Amino acid sequence: MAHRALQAWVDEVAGLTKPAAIQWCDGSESQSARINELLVAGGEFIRLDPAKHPNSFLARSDPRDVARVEDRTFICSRETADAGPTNNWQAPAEMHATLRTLLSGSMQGKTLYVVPYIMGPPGSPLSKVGVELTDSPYVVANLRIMTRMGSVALERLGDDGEFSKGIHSVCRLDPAERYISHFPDENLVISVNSNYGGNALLSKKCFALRLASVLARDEGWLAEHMLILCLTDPQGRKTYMTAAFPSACGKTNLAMLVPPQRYSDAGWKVETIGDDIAWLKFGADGRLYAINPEAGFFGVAPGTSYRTNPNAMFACRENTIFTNVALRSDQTVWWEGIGGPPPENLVDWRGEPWTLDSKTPAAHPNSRFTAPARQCPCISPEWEQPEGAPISAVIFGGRRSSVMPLVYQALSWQHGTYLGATMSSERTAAAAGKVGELRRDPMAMLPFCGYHMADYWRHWLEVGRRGGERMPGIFHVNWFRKDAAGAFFWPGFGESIRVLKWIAERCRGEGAAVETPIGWLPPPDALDISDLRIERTAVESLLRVDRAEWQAEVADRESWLARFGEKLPPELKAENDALRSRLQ
Ligand code: O2Y
Ligand code: MN
Repeated sequence: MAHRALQAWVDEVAGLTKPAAIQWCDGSESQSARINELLVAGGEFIRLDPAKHPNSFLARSDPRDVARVEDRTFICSRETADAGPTNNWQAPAEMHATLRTLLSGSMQGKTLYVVPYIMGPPGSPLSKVGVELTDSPYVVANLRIMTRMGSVALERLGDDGEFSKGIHSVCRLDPAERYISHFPDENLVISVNSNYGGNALLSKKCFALRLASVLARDEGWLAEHMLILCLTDPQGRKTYMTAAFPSACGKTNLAMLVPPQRYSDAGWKVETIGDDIAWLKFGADGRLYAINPEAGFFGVAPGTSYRTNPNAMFACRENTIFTNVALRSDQTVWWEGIGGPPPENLVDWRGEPWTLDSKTPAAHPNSRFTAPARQCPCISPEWEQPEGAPISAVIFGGRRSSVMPLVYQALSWQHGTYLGATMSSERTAAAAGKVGELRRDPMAMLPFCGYHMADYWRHWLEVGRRGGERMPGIFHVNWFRKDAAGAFFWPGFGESIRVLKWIAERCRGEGAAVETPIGWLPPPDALDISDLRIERTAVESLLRVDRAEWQAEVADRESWLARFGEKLPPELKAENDALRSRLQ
C-alpha cells in the first residue's frame, strides 16, 4: 500500500478489533460476485429470480435495527457549543473510550473489509475520498452501489491524499450500545451495533452530510440534503434546481418526476442528477455548481410503484439490494403500495409467513432498495459531469396542511436563508412523534448538520454574500395543503412540473409574480393549469396568504429562532421581525 497513513490506520484498527482477515475492496465485478456469494451462503442474502431481477438480492436486518437512530447519533466536537442545541454531544475523549471498549476484539473471527470510495464523479474537483473499515459484507455490497468504490478511489488518493475515515463494526447489534459518533476534528465517524442504512453506510449521511458540512464550512462551499434535477423546456433551455425537503415529502419522486403527456409531447423533460445529497461549490464564473456525491439510490420501497415513480421501479430492476421488503413465492419482491392487490401468501420482512389476514405490514415501512443511479431511465446525461451543474434555483419545502402556499419566491438570498432556517413539516405516521405535529427542520438538515445550526446559517449568509447577484433564486413549495374536508388541493406527482415551470421562468427574470408580505407569489394565471382538472377556487386557496395564520406562524418561528440564543445570526431575527411588520 503506497499510502502509508492509510496503511497505518488500517493496522491500528485491526490491532484493536482483531479480525481473522483483512480484505481490500477493489470494486471489481469478480470480487463483488464473491462477496454476494458469501452473503448468500451465510443466509444474509436471498438471491432473487435471475430473470426478473438479475443480480439482485433480498436482505433482512435485525428487527431492532431498521432505521437511522437520531437519539444514538453524536457530534463529538471539542466543545458542546460547537455541536449546538440540535445535536447530541459527547466529549471526544469520553466517546473514544466507550467506543474503544466496544471495538476491542469486535471483529474476531470476521473479515475486516477496507473500502476506499470516492464521493462524486472520479475526475471532479468537487469530489472527495472516504475509506470505511467494516466487518459487514452487507455494507460492502451496498457501498459498491452507493459510491465509486475500490481501485478508482485508491488511485485518486495516491501516496498522501486526504480522506475521511469511517470505522463500522456490527458488534452484537445491541440497541442500548448503538453509537453513530462523528468526530469532526478528526474527519472520522465510528459506528457500532447497527448494520442498517444511514447508521452503517458511512458514506451517506455520516460523511456526505455531517462531516462534509464541517468541511464545507471550512472550505467555503455547501454540503446539503438536496435532490438535484434538470428541467428542460420545449426550446431546449435547461434549468438546474436543487430541493431540500424533510423525509416523507416526496424528494425522490420529485427528482424523478414524469411530466404529464401534454408536457412531454411539447418537449418538456425532467432529468435526475441526484435524489438525496448535493455538494455545491463556486465555479470560475462565480455561480454555484452542484454534484451528486453518490452513485446510487437508497430509496424507500413502500409507496413506490409504476404509477407513483416508474423511474425508480426501472432503476431497481437489476443489480439491486432490497432490504426488509416482502418476498413472493416466485422469488420476486413485494411491498405495500407497489400496485395491485397483495398476493395471498408472502414471506414478510422478518422472514415469517404473511397472509391477507395478517395484521402487520409485509414490508417494513422503512424498507429500502439500493440501486445504481445509472440504471434510472431519467438519469441526466450530465449527472457525472466533473464540473457539476450550474444551479439556478434552490427549493425548500415541507408537508403543511395549511398556511404555506403552493409556491413562493424569497425576496433575497438572506430572506431565502431565513425561509430555510424556519422550514417545517408535519409528522407523518412513518416518523416518531405525534402525527400532524409540526417539526422545524432547517434546510432538511436537522439530523444531518455536523456543527452548530446557527453557525451553519451564518455560513449560508456568508456564501450568499460571496456569490452576490450570481446566487440561485430561493423558493418554497408545499404540495400538501388541504381543504376543509381534508383532501389535498394539489394533485402532486408529475403535475408539479407546472410549479417547476414557474420557478424556471422566475430564474430567467420572466414569469409573473405579485409581491406579498411573505415573498413573491404567482398570480393564479401565471401557473399553467389550463388542462388540469382543478377548480379556480382551489388554485386561489393554494396561493392564499392568510394574515392571521401567518402571524401565528411568525410567533412560532420566533420561539424556534430564540432556541439558538446569542449565536443566532442577527440577519435571521431581522427577517422574522420584518415579516411580522409586513403582516401588520
Ligand atoms: O433509515 C435509514 O437508515 C435511511 S434514511 C435515508 C435514506 C436515504 C435517503 N434519505 C434518508 C433520510 O433519512 O433522509
Ligand atoms: Mn435523505
